[in-house]
Amino acid sequence: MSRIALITGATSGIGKATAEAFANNGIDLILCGRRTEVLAELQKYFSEKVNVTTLAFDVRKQSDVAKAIQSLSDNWKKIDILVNNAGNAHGLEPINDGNLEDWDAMIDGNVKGLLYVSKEIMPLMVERQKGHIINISSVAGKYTYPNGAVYCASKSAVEAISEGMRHDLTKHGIKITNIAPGAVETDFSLVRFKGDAERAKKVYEGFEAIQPQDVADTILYAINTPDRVTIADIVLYAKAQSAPTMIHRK
Ligand code: 8X3
Repeated sequence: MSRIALITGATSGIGKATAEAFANNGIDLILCGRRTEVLAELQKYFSEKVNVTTLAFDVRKQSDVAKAIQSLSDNWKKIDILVNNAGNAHGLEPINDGNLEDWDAMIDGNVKGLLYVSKEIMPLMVERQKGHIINISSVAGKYTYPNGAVYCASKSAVEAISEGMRHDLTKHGIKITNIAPGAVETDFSLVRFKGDAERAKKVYEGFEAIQPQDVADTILYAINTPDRVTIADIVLYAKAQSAPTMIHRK
């Protein structure tokens, strides 16, 4: 029987690449994101390989999250894999110059959003006494770098939530995998720098960044281990990277 995965932030970057990897492995998809038209396109595209449904919501809006996930049919509610991928960085400046809206966006999306989605899905997994939750954290959750206090704090919270979930859900047969990528070439920097494409491009210059499909392959590895094994934590750096802000550029 094929597995069902729900992926948040599925319309681009790591989320979209994960959808692709899962579809290629026969895993049915519940694709979640904010952009209805993109979700519709992806549904059409992946439907050639697997069963696909979509849910449009913003993870920051708790009642929308609950309504969307509760609207799934009983069959789609048999979620085997939850990929908590939605999240972003907003701004990169000293904390004393920090922007309140940016702080809210990061704490609300990266932390509370992940919790809101999990809140709906954990009981479904507990009921079935099985499931696998993949939380996409960041190397920023392991090291705090200058100008990144709140983003790093939000990812540090993801690390703590992954550990806490593991403590509380292991007895229900649910696996938790925390994945902390370093420099992945996605729209991440474009969002962080509020559409400043020049500045965003520079982040990935002079070295080979991790590609979204590299993270997707790692997720695939984590979900395909024997049932007796939990991959608890994975850190991915670009080959030229030794810490979040330490990148050897040519
Ligand atoms: C993204 C990686 O190092 O830019 O989470 O914070 S980093």
